[in-house]
Amino acid sequence: MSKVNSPHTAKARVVIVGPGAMGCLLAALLSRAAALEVALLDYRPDRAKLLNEQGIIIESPAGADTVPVRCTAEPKQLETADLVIIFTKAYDTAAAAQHCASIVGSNTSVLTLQNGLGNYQVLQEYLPAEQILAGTTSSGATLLGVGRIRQAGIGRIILGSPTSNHALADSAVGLLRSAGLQTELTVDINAVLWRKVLINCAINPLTALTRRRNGELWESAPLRGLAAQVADEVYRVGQAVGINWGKFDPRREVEEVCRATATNQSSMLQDVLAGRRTEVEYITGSVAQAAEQHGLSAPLCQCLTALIEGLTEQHIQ
Ligand code: KPL
Repeated sequence: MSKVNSPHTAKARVVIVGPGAMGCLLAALLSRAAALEVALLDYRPDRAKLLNEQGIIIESPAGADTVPVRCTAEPKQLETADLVIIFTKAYDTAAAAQHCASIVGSNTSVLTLQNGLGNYQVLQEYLPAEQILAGTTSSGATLLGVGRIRQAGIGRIILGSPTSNHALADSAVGLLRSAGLQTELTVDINAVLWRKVLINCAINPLTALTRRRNGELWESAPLRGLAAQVADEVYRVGQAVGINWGKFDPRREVEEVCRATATNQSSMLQDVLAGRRTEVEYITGSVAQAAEQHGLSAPLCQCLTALIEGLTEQHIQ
């Protein structure tokens, strides 16, 4: 069987694991760069076949744009990658690491851009720790169907190396920038991941519980008040963990993200509406756990985790 990407190309090979909304968005954006050879790795052969035939369809008010993309559920069809980007749901990280292991060579960077805390630590259990990078993205997208997304704005990627392999992180930054993506290097990736999780804690469960878009959350005085208290709670837990928040103002940052992504349905609301398992365990759940480990309590994070789990428990296997 022929390989999905060619062994004789000088192009950098990027494989994105997980064809959800964000995986598809990134695959489409990177596929437009002439210097990259991009493939999507799925675990479902039926969906991979459909994506391969149909491509990724990006809907916008201006119309629909189709971007052809190579997709397979069989990692053996792929050559060793230069960069593997993990974009599965957080609860699938271990499975994703094992699925992509055969395309991770000694020079491959593996970058998680997933939501939540704990993802890079799981990848480090299965793949060489010094090759794992972590980051956040402020882009947003809604999954409308298989390979069909609505883009909610292209934001910035910030990435770094949890093992201080800054040279590797720097070359991943260069590769993503070469594809036109606004990307920055950080030497304190844990601070960046906590900033993102704070925003997800304040926005995702409340939007999922009230079925509001991100902008509508901030427009409601009682919900805005609650979101601000959640943000303060996560900030305090982060301080106990030793996170350097710098000038980060939790309430202002949550407000800014609500405004910048006003028409977006948070990923947790999308999951609830689609009857999928949510990532709450890795968002408010992981903050509540971190609080406990440091002798603190995080009652709002605990309460939101229980409410979302209660709302969706029929979907948890
Ligand atoms: O990351 C997000 C998510 O929905 O998971 C935010 C930033 C809240 C944007 O919707």
